[in-house]
Amino acid sequence: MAAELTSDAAASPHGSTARLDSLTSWHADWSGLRVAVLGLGVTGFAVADTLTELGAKVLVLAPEADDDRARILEVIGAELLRHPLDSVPAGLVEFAPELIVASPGFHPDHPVLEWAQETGTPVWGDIELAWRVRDKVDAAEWILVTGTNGKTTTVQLTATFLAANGLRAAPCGNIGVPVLDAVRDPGGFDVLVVELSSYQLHHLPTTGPGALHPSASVCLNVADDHLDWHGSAEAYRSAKATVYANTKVACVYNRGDEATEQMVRDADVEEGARAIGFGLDVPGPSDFGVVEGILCDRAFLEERQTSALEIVTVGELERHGLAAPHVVANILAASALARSFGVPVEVIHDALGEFHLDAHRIETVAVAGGIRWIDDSKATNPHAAEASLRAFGQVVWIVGGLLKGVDADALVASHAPRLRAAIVIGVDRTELVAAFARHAPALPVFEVEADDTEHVMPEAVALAAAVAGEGDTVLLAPAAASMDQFADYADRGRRFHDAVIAQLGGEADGDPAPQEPPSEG
Ligand code: UMA
Repeated sequence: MAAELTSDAAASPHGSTARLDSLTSWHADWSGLRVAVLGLGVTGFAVADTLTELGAKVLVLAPEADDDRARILEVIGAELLRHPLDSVPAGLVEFAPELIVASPGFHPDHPVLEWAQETGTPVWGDIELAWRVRDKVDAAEWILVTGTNGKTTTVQLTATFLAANGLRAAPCGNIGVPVLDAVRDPGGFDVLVVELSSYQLHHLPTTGPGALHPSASVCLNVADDHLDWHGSAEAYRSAKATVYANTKVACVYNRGDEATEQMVRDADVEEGARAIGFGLDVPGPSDFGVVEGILCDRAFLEERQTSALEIVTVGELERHGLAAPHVVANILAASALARSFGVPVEVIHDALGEFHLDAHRIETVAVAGGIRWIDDSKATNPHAAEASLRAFGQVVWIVGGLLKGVDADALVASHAPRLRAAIVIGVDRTELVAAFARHAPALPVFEVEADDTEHVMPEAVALAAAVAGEGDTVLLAPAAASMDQFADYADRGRRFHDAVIAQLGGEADGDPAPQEPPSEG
């Protein structure tokens, strides 16, 4: 694959370990360091911008570049090499980088990363770079959040709780804001609440000068996801486990997910760091949990052997639309993180009263004719769809998309009894349709044949409207990624929303137009 690689380049390591080891501050000497940056999305751009400001010599490699970014790179003095990146570009070999900083989306077996390994060129992710230069303004403490599902909500909740207590808190990372942007914000922050994907964790060292030392960390849950990127479930899990390394105050884990507890047991943490469990059941000492409908902290109080602190009741959460079980779990995890930072329970309670979930996360689009239409487009893997299905009674399930190498068989098997019908969208339909045939042969299953962005949702929604009856929920919880037919999960959710409103004739509380039942696919 490395077609343009010369044997000399392969044999000579470019990186000087001693120099890179010394680069642990914004104020270190980065001048003239030759760095190749892989990718020019939000991450690659932030990395190139940071490194040129630090005086490094930067070569950005990207298959395509948006005009604005390309122009700015020229102004700041970074070189751009447009190349399909299906092989190692000669320009990279000539540049002889001392370091490569890879955007999260690049697979570990990408030709350029394999070349880096062959030549001994060190590879960092953007998170390691951000950690090393975190003292640009104020060296904020870091709280790390990962997990298969619930990361973004937990990051938002945690940052909301911290901010409600008067701290300057920045939600950043995989949530969409590069950590480097937060680190370089001239206003400075007290705490960064960093969402980390398994891709970002994969590149993080757990020891040495580039290793993170977070104040608190959590892995919310682990279920198979991104197996095509990591190569195996073990590799995915071990990337997730990295989140706990060197934690100083609190390692928060999910009592309902043994794998996360094991990760904490196996982690090398700083002396004095505590393991704090969260779960929907009654908490033990050092845990967060639920007692008789009350969310409780039984960890951050002296008398934890005998008592607990009340945070909020499930009834109050219900009134704010925050009572779905997985949302309650996220609230408990975020409360544990915020409490480890000294936020009083009363502050958390009041902040919850103002908190709203993002769009496309179990969002009610309409209730009409006794049918609820729910957009959970954010359920991009079976684990998230599972949580969503559990929250409803009888469901017409809109499912499918890019399955990312993940097997949805168990999900179909366990939820078949609650389904009134299934509407299958996306490119990987065959596998899902076969799973329904195996586990629910009597269930009406409809395939959406349209495969263009415009028509998928109108067709899916029309099929759902024709089969749904009073008391049903039509649930878009695809258990799959969206990129086969949509720009992203938000686009998929918006198009579902628009199709529902069009189907109902703009009358969210009116009756949906009656339709002939469709033929089964
Ligand atoms: N590219 C290639 N070849 C590759 C991979 C990428 O050429 O094999 C190029 C593409 O031209 C692309 C560019 O690299 O335009 C961007 O790289 P990227 O895909 O790493 O994306 P960024 O724009 O830098 O955004 C990344 C995260 N993207 C991914 O992990 C895929 C964003 O997470 C994150 O918000 C952002 O950094 C800031 O930290 C998105 C995501 O989908 C939301 N994350 C996955 C998830 O949540 O499931 C992990």
